Amino acid sequence: LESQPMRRGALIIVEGLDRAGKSSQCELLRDQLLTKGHAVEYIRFPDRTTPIGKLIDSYLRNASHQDDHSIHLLFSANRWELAKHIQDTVANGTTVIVDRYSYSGAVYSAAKANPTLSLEWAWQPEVGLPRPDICLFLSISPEEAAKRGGFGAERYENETMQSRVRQLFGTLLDRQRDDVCVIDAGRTVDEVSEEIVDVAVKCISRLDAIGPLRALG
Ligand code: NYM
Ligand code: MG
Repeated sequence: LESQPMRRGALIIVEGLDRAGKSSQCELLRDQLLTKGHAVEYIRFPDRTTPIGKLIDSYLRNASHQDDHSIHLLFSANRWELAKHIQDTVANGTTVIVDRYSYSGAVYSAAKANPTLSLEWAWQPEVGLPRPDICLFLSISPEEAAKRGGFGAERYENETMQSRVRQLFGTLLDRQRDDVCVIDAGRTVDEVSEEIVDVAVKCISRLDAIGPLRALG
């Protein structure tokens, strides 16, 4: 028997507005891929457990103040501190599912409409991070989002921010469209999950054609 070269895992990002169902769908995807025999790790950003993550958590809970640029760079640094781990995990054959990534990073900061914090500026610190093999964008209408219950107590969880975030996601995802798959998340949990699992499995089967993990540009 010839030994097979180790096949790498996929880097799968799940993005969307607050209440799009990202976290539930990430958990379902993890469970489905595990059932199918894939090695899987699920991580989410911000990772509130690291020292940088603790600063971010305090900021999001309105327990501290930060300059807009400064907090933006901390969110990015929070991804950079896990970049090597993501690369190693994927290289070792484990598929990594990530709940929010650089796309949230750029649009939430740019949505503040700070004159020196454009979408272009906000994207720059993300350049060079592990590039997703696929970014699943869970899309829901403002009406459907409203039906799913009121806003939480964290920073950004208000109508003004959410509508700006929605618009900026449109602009950014169009620019990165080669990596993006838009999922209609206004359907039932099972319907959405079925499509996500299908797209993820197809992505994993295409990895040989993609080659090694790429970098965001
Ligand atoms: N958020 C998340 C950012 O502003 N920048 C980032 O880079 C990331 C990853 O954090 N409202 C915002 C979006 C969310 C908030 O995330 C907390 P979650 O997934 O709701 O816990
Ligand atoms: Mg939230």
